[in-house]
Amino acid sequence: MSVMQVVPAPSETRIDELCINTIRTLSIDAVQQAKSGHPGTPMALAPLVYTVWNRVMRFDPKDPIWPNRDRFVLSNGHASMLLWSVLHLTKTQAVNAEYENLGQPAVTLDDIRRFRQLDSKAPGHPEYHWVSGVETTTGPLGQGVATSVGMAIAQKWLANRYNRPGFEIFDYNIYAVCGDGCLMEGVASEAASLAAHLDLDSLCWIYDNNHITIEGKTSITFTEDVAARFLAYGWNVLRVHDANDVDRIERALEAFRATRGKPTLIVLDSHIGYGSPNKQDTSAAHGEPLGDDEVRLVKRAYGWPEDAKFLVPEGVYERFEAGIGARGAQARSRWSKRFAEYRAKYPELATEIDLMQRRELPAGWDRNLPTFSADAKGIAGRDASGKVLNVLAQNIPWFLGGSGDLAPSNKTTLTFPGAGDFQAGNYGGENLHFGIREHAMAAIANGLSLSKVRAFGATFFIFSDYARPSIRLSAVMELPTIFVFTHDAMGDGEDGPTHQPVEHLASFRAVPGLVTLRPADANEVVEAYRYIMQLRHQPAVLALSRQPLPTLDRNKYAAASGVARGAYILADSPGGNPEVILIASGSEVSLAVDAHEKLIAEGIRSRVVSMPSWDIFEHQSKEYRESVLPAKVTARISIEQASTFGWERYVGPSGRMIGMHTFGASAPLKELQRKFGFEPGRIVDVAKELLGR
Ligand SMILES: Cc1ncc(C[n+]2csc(CCOP(=O)(O)OP(=O)(O)O)c2C)c(N)n1
Ligand SMILES: [Mg+2]
Repeated sequence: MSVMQVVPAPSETRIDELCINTIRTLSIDAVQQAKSGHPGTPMALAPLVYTVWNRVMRFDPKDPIWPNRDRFVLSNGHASMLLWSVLHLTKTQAVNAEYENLGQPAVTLDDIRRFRQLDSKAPGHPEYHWVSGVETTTGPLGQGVATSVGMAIAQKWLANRYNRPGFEIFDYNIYAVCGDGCLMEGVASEAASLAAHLDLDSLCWIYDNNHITIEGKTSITFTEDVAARFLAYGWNVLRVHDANDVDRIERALEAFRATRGKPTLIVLDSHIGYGSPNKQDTSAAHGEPLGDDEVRLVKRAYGWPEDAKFLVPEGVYERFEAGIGARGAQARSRWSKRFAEYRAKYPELATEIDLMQRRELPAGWDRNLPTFSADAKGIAGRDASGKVLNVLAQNIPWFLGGSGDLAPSNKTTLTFPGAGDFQAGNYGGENLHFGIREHAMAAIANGLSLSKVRAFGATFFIFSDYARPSIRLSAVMELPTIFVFTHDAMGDGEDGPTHQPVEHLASFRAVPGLVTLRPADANEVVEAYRYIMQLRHQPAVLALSRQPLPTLDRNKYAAASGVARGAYILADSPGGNPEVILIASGSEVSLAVDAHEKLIAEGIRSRVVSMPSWDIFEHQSKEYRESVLPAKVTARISIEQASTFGWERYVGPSGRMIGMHTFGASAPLKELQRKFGFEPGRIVDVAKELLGR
């Protein structure tokens, strides 16, 4: 017989406080143990996170990938302990990359004890593909909020396509918490401007207005009126003056949910390091452990046992279970029931949702992809891309994207009937207009990918510089975001060096997991997309030409399907025993083919290797790589209108590299090609020189 303990039920406020202080002290203890991390902001924002999670959010810890869950983004990722605490206390479950529930917690108390240590599920910053329940990777300030705009765009698009009368399949909200740093970053401004333009009312940013960053008070750098700025963008702006006032926070969140036609910013006045007698309101609370003595003082201030570590008092797990646990489970089970009825009524739409959630493609996704017949004049990479995009978007309903105000140049406009423009009045549009906001565009494309929509963003290759931090994050997160970059080299000749990429291919090739592809002709463009579309956990960068490239005769030369191997033998000497290998990508492949024909005519056994993607080639078997680039053939020439950086690995110590060693220049393309040596004659000369002929 068990003995029932008779204890007075703690008051609502007391138990709320207990939960909040648990988040605070877990954060403090974890940072202290790790001897690194950021205690101050979790101490200040614990009441906010508690309120959002336990009182408001529709999220079922038992199924953290339920498609209609509310999203929570911690844009000030240095405060990651907030997330680890709450994922732990809500007993959020882990799922794997195949979207299977693993039946184990996403974050254990042990993980928290091992905060910031190898293999811990409580790493330094929120990591999307590493910890279940993390909606997006954050750490680089501004990225989280910008990405949240992509999530809000996705919500509108999904609702428009899939909701039916009586079936609100997608009606979730997105909550993003950010600090001074996020709101100083340009990417947040770009994204905020677009969010208001698009009336994204499922989006709520909560700004931790603590007047502190690393170097001290924001009075040294950041004195603008943030609220006025957001009002000017067109946001609904609310203010809560006390970050400890959970009721007011809850009311502000209610006001957000009742607001239609605009996103909401809640300015929350807080005290970094709340409760720390010596560090509160100072930057000392931002990024270092409090120290043992101060930890004691803080715990005393919270009414916490001073020597307890990683303590989760009785009643805390239960409180979360009764709050978010019960609410989430109920919301999800209600949704699942409705979805079963929806499936019966709209089976095709339900199937689309299923496929999308698993990042799979619909049957026939690649039907009607064009093939291009041999043509010396050819077609520009960007034009071929435009044709392919239009076919893919018709075959894959959830494939959408757009450009940073360069769609007419990037040729990314989806022109088929019904494609339409995504605007406030037309959330079904598949053409996104990002405006001249490349950085936000890339972050938003990631937000769309995180929402399982297949997304692309486009601009000139040169302006990938403005998008790079988010492109990098797409690789860190293992998202299949597609970046369509045109004007990939000297093609826009007269625009000059500011518009001519040089180092960009090399730098993208250096990003782990990112697939960089530079197709040589229209058929390679088709094959590049065919490859990219099948990626589920890798982003891709496409570098496409502005100018027409000859469409190679695939009866004479090898099939473009070789693209799927990264590099392939396009043309070979009769008998296939080459003495010199010409390796090229993109617009330089046809130059290499011309040079090859000349060399063959002169009795020199040459081979042309088209190498659209180093990354893909590196993943082929050793045998295949050896068959394309036999070790014994040391006379090798790379030809690429870009920095030669890295080509040594393929040409070897005896090879030569024809590439760029300076910036370009403003002149017609033909003149630039002559000036920089991208002509068949030059390749022939270098080949002969190498062979001593
Ligand atoms: C893009 C970027 N720049 C710099 C940093 C380094 N950094 C991390 S936190 C921080 C200060 C952030 O201040 P705030 O957002 O106000 O956070 P708080 O200290 O108030 O939590 C800086 C500069 C970063 N993480 N990302
Ligand atoms: Mg701050």
